[in-house]
Amino acid sequence: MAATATIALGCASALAQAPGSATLQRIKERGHIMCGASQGVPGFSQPDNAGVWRGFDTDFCRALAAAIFDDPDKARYSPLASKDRLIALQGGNIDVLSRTTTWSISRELNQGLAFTAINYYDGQGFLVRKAANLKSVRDLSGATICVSQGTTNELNLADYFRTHGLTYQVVTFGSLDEVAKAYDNGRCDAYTTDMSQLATNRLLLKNPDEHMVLPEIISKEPLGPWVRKGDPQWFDIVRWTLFALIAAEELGVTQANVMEMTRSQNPEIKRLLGVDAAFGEQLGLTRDWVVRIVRHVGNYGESFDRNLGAGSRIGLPRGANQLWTRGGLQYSPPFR
Ligand SMILES: N[C@@H](CCC(=O)N[C@@H](CS)C(=O)NCC(=O)O)C(=O)O
Repeated sequence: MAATATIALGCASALAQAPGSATLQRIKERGHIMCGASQGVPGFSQPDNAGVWRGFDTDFCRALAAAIFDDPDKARYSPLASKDRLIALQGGNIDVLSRTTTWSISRELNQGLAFTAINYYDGQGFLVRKAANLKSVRDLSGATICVSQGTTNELNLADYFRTHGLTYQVVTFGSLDEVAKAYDNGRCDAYTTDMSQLATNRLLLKNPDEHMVLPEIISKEPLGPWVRKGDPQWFDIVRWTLFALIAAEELGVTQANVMEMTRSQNPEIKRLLGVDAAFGEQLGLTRDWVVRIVRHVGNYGESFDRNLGAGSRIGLPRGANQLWTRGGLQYSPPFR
């Protein structure tokens, strides 16, 4: 059963943990992985009515748990506000942050954290009331705009409005719930964050149909899982688990056919699934780590469709997150 433990923030565990110490070893001893999650973004990470975490970012933690324990439920989730998520990772309260977090140079250079790989290409947009009859972000000059503290969105908003000579009043909030409620209650004229979250958070408003997203995308928000710097083995595991999900989709390896695919004669599939390569063992896992991942979670495309895409109530298009072989940007380096 997936637990829903909320982990208190603090620095005690940071002190207990020497730099370079083996995260994988600690996870194995503990018996589960500790995953930083969102405060409830439908489709990305959110507990369902039974308290079981679900979503595209949750699936990634399930994939890690599958790779390590052959059991995707050996993961616990800590819901983190935007302003707290990097601190939680720095302090050792979580092993991995899998929560709509943008890769940027200042975060990587100044925070002691390492970005592993991009699981979702996003960009920042604006949600507004249809009744306001706005056509573009430029029509928001003089408006009041709601945004979450500690996000790239706060900084992009300032840049964009300054560059375009627009005035605005910003209202920042410390949690997702506060920012969404404030917008819903008319405290601001617009709500800005990553496009994917606007699409999903709109569903949480009182009357979703009364709101619309403006056409402009004002930034690049490459999202994906983060780890602490200083443990190269754990970095490699997290990075290559994501690439394994993408490579499985590229090679047509699915949750339904993965066992059959272990008998494939395709040399790339043989290496990916550990039939003809020992990458899993080199990572400190088992040879069949990718078989475990795909058997329990499916491939990248299956997770996308189930949580965000055609098979979900959100219905986001694959867009830039389509595979490179189909005109998108998702691309796994070779398993060789
Ligand atoms: N991608 C942006 C942040 C996106 C973000 O965190 N958005 C806010 C506003 S909706 C949030 O609280 N998201 C909900 C969550 O993930 O808990 C970043 O890395 O700074």
